[in-house]
Amino acid sequence: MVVDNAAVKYTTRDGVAVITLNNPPVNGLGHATRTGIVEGIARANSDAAVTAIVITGAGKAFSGGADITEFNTPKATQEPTLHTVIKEVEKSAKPVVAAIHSVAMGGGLELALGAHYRIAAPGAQIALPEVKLGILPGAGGTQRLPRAIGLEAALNMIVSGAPVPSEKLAKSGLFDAMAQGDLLDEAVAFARKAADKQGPHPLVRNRKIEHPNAEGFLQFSRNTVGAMSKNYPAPVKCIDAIAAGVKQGFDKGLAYERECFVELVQTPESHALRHAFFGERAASKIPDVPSSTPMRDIQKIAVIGAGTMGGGITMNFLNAGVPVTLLETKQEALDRGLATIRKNYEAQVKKGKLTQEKLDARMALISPTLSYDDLKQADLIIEAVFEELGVKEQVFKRLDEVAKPGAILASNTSTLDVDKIAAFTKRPQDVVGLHFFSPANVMKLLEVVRGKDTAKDVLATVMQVAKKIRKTAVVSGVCDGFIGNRMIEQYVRQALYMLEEGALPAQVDRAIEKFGFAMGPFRMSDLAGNDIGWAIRKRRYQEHPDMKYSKIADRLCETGRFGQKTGAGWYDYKAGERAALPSKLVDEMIVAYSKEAGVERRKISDEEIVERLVYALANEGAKILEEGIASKASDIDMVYLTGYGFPLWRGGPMLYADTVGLYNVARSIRRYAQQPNGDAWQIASSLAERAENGGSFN
Ligand code: 3H9
Repeated sequence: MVVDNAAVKYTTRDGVAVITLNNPPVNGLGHATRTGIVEGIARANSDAAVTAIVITGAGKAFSGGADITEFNTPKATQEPTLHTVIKEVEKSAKPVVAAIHSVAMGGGLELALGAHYRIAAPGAQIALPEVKLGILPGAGGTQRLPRAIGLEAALNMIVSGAPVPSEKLAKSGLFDAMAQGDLLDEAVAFARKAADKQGPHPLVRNRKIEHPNAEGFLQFSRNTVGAMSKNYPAPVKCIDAIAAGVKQGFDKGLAYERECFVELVQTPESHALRHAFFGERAASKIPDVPSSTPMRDIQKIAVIGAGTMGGGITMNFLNAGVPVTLLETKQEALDRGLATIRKNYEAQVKKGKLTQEKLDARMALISPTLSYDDLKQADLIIEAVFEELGVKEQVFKRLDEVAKPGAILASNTSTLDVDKIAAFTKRPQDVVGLHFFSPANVMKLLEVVRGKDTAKDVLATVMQVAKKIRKTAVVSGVCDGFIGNRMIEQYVRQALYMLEEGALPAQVDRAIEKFGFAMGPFRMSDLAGNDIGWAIRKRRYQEHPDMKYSKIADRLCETGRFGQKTGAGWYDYKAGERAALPSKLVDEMIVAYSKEAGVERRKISDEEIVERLVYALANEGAKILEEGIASKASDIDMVYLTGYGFPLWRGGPMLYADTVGLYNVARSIRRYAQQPNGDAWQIASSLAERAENGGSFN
């Protein structure tokens, strides 16, 4: 019998078998690990010298749960499944103690719930986070957790997926003991005592669920959760599975849970959520920058510019407890910037999200200055000044004079060429783009723009800094608009063409919002300011006279309708209100424009609107991949999921294109290319090739 496979270690201590999961990074319960546990239990039971068993995890987790990489592969269902493993644990004649530390999540917690006893170290994160992956706990979690900690507490944990610190659960009925000192020593001692007791040893499955009005509570939960999770099937299924156990008993509940798991794991929503989980982690890995790359030491941060962006960027660091030197050229601007930061924090205090002490502590981390001399000690300097190359030139030349050797010089530019900015210094290897999104203290996305000379250790370091300030950092090469804005330009182009061809702003917005975007292109443009797009187009007309655009948005801007800030844009707005009201005037202007352009207006279906907008993104994304601007398709998806309001349950434009099937996407693109304004559709060769070969981006 193979007992000591690499994923599980078997040792004995004082007559107790210790089964240690050893499958880094988080002791995922993959096939080898499951096999090792079953064999360990069998060996312990057949060894007369062993009286009890402890299961624990090596390294930084008890277990992070089922190995997600095995999902939808034959290994996921290959025996021993996690169900079989837990059955063997429950059946063990010798008592099994789970010794929990660091992380017990998903299948890891379910395994522990199958043990006869549980002992936990303080500070461990306990969770059933399956719902965040679009599934439900599929190895008894929906049945055993309510029996362990009560119906309401368990339902909250299962439906939210949120981790709870072990000490908070100390008195919940989940743990038989909390470790005071060395977890393993105490678990072994506990197991020896348990062995002295007469069997059979207690099982969570045999406990009763006590609740004064379980049915009413479950119905209430179903209504609330159903309304909050419209596009996600998993949360309500979690409740259904719990309810099945409450009404029909443990075994029937378990069978129903299994049914739901098998169904959910195949849904596109679950696929998309898992894609996002791995996509986020993959984004931090840069193909030619190994994880062993030495980092630069970053202790002192400086931000240049205390405007909206500079202030937001500063707040990220303050929130992480990192001091910031904030530089402005004029005292009034500096005072204004500081006042805005304080006002933002005060709003959080009012909402009860922040305490006054924390506000004071964060404000105290700012060192305001008007002098570049105060930047001499900074390890990372982020420039957030006016978006004009001449202004950037002045800043970077000055930085080159004052910054210490090895300091990282970052630009928050959203449109300018990072290589040109780097060339203003004699140290282009130290220059990088850090494109934050507005509001910078809220938005998750950070595009890290890699110049042609940016040093690898600079990249590795800023990726680590991004993690510290809790951003999803995605590396982009240098090109106009980087990943996100370059793609959105094609999306907006299609939106404008569709107005010209027969749609109206409210229809376009409604269709794409129904698809799941947080906001359609016209409501979004009214919010951001239509003059911003106008300025970019004016630049385009100079730089790319070949690139055709509908002039309809320019017409709108010529009338001064810049959006919410002028009280009128694609929509009308009532004073002081943000609700977008369809504008008769604008609609008439659009119809008149079509006539003038010689376009016969036609009815455009919602399906065409969605296809043209989303495929425009995927097609440009494919070109971005071909050019090496992004290194993988999932990076592009992460940009859209975290920075552009793309619906999470669809996984991003590239995964969505894969889901529709690239053959179908290519066919539609070719059809649109035949329509008026079809020259905007140049199909990306990488998309066309994949479509032909049955390939996909992910
Ligand atoms: C489940 O259990 C289903 C059962 O109910 C039923 C079965 C029948 N599998 O986040 P990190 C990798 S579903 C495979 O950066 P941290 C991750 O990709 C599962 N891989 O570290 C990364 O790899 P790489 C329910 C996993 O310390 C590395 O570990 N469980 C898994 O910040 C480090 O990850 C969950 O949903 C996994 N289960 O956080 C837990 N988990 O280095 C999801 C992680 O190659 N995981 N990896 O990029 C987490 O929440 C966090 O990873 C955790 C560690 C808190 C564990």
